[in-house]
Amino acid sequence: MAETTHNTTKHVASPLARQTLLDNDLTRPVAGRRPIRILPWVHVVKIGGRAIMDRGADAILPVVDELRKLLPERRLLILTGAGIRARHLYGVGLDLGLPVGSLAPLAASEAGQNGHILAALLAPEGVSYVEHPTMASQLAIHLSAARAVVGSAFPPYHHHEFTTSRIPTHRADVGAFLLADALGAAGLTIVEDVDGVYDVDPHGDGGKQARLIGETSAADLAKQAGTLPLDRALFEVMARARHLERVQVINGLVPGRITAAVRGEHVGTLIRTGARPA
Ligand code: GWN
Ligand code: ATP
Repeated sequence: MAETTHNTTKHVASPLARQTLLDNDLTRPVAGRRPIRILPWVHVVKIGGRAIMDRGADAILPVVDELRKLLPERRLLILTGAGIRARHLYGVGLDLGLPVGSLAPLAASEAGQNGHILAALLAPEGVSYVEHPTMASQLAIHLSAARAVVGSAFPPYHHHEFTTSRIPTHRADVGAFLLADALGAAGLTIVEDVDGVYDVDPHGDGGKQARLIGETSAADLAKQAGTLPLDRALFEVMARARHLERVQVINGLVPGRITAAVRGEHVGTLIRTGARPA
């Protein structure tokens, strides 16, 4: 009977059941709290694809040496950028008319390759490359078994990549930040081949006059005209950060800088995000 069916229907109590999810004022009492920190002890280190990996042994081996020495002291999630091979790929792909959602995973795979290279060099220390799904759900067990793991810094947007640009807007810096903030990590260090962020490109025309910016905010960098060593979409996600209050951009070609930055010393450009202190 219809009446009996009605009487046995289970109602699952949910504070959001009767609300539109589109009204922040209505969802705030339930959804407005700061999320938990999943891995508060892990330090995320993003190694530049072009800045470090493309330079080969001269740049990579000292960085590997420094990371190796850091392992007894800190647990690390090491993420790699894509570098020059992705730029070549964008060139070929754009020439052929490929959409941004096709270019994104192709470029991401170059970041993954750099990660595999770095992980192979750190393997004697128990470090392995871990896949995206592993970073999403099994980091804790891997970082309990090893002092560090390596992964691709690219976020897996794939065909979901926004069509605001023909070149993927969410690249390695954005991916590293999204992951570090989602984990509630202890910090994020972005490793470049320059001492930090300058007012103009130190490698460009007029680079000799370039002035290093010791500390700034994502909001101010978003307004800075000209080129930057970071993905511009980074500043949008930084504005909405939940945990990471700052990141530091440093020069990985100078021995000791990665170690100092992971220890919390100011040795590059500090960028404040929109996250409030807990
Ligand atoms: O391939 O080097 O992860 O960790 O964005 O997707 O294009 O994939 O499309 O777990 O899922 O090339 O195969 O490749 O770099 O991203 O990985 O070796 O589905 O471990 O299979 O989200 O590594 O790879 O490139 O990161 O950034 O098999 Mo690679 Mo990347 Mo491996 Mo991953 Mo993409 Mo998977 Mo994925 Mo694809
Ligand atoms: P990926 O990891 O995505 O491969 P990357 O981070 O290794 O990239 P780039 O994106 O090339 O490397 O960024 C580093 C370069 O950015 C520096 O070598 C520098 O010449 C350039 N650059 C441009 N503008 C600036 C700026 N305002 N301040 C500092 N560096 C800048």
